[in-house]
Amino acid sequence: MSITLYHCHQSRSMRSLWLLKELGLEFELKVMPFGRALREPEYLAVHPLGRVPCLVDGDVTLFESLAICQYLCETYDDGTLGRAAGHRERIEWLQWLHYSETVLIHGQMLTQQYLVIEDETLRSPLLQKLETRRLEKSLEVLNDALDGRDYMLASGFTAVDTAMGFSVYMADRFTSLSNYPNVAAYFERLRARPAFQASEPALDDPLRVYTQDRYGEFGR
Ligand SMILES: N[C@@H](CCC(=O)N[C@@H](CS)C(=O)NCC(=O)O)C(=O)O
Repeated sequence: MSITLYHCHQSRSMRSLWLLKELGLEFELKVMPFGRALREPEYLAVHPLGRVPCLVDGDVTLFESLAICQYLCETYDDGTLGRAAGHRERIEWLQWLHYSETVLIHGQMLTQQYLVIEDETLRSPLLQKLETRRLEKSLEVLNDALDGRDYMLASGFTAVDTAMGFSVYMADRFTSLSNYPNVAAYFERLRARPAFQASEPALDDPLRVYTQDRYGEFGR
């Protein structure tokens, strides 16, 4: 079976890239610029909405980052990173896997506000404030869940941490993690992982989406 991952730096496909590396799988990486190139007919033939990630594994094509996470665990993991149905941590694994999108969606809205909408007059200060507050509330829940834990599950690092880790990576662009000490410590632990580091683009990579550490009210 040959695996291909369609990827844009610092986007949700970083979750898939990181997990592929944690699993030690061989794959082909197709890095695309974030933006209009995703709507080219060749890529729309792979992913009908022209978004990332998209994973092709033989005759399987998947284009939802959390479905890709589940698929990779169910297909290639030995029980280290995934939690199969019936496992005592399965429910928690699912809960935090999907909660990673609850955290991420605010980072996505703020990315639209501060980066995608280039004309500042078209941005919405109200939306920026609302999404920042909603992001912070979602981090409070995460901070409580991480009390006394190194990773989302008590048993240690799993694939869920690649999904959540990326959400925290995005959150860090728009708010200060120092207000959430458990989340900040968690993120430091994740950043130390070689597979995370290998999934981040170099600082001088021209296809980086984020060129600043912080944006918005925390970036000033
Ligand atoms: N629910 C999807 C969302 C995919 C998605 O919106 N990806 C963003 C990058 S984080 C994208 O491709 N945006 C490009 C665009 O909307 O043009 C997933 O989890 O994979």
